[in-house]
Amino acid sequence: MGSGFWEKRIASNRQQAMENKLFLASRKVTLFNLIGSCGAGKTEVIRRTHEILQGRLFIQAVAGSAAAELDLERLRAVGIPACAARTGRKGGYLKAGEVGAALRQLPLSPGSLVFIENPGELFSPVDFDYGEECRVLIHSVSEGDEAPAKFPRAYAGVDLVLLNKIDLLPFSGFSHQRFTAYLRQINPDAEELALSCRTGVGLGRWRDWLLRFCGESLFEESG
Ligand SMILES: Nc1nc2c(ncn2[C@@H]2O[C@H](COP(=O)(O)OP(=O)(O)O)[C@@H](O)[C@H]2O)c(=O)[nH]1
Ligand SMILES: [Mg+2]
Repeated sequence: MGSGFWEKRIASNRQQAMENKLFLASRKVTLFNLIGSCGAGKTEVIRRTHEILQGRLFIQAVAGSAAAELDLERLRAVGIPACAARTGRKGGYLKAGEVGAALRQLPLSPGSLVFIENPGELFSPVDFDYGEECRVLIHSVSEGDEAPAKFPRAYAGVDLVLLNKIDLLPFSGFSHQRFTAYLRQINPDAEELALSCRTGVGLGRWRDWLLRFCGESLFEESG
């Protein structure tokens, strides 16, 4: 495909992303772009985040995968308002306009957060943004420790890497040191937090990171 094709798409996406940003700013809502391959734990992280925040911040989700029904069910089951960015089994990159339309179906109370569950960016030939304040990449231990070297484009643009499923470290041959070294080569500024949605280890640090990012004071006890 000619570069003109992508240039037009990127420009139109950027325009839509800017509209999302203004729309959310007017409502004092913070948007997080949560990128990760299928099975990395995006839905689980959103569910556990809601649980551990204990109402301190109100969260909502936009499910960006082509078959979002199961994710929506799991999110809504714990009380997270969630809606799909695309209908049917449509593939391709998630567009800022699709996210914008989904955002309009959420309550978006002032001070709340929205997580985009975004499965499609690891191999992306272009950087699409959605008007987000923060880009977080979830990587799970079972996906191996070379991912930053294999998908440098995805890792280069993120603010935070959540290394999930650390309960599986003893069984996986995953070297945390190697992963972090690759990450540092690609993106020296990215922060990194390790956690397990299964055991809850590291969730307290992630919650504190979020509270700090949103300018909130921390919980009294820190877990
Ligand atoms: N062992 C383990 N499994 C996890 C963890 N987090 C998520 N899972 C499981 O991994 C699978 C994929 O998680 P899911 O949230 O659906 O991933 P998504 O496709 O990125 O949304 C599910 O079976 C989860 O229960 C974790 O920290 N440890
Ligand atoms: Mg999911």
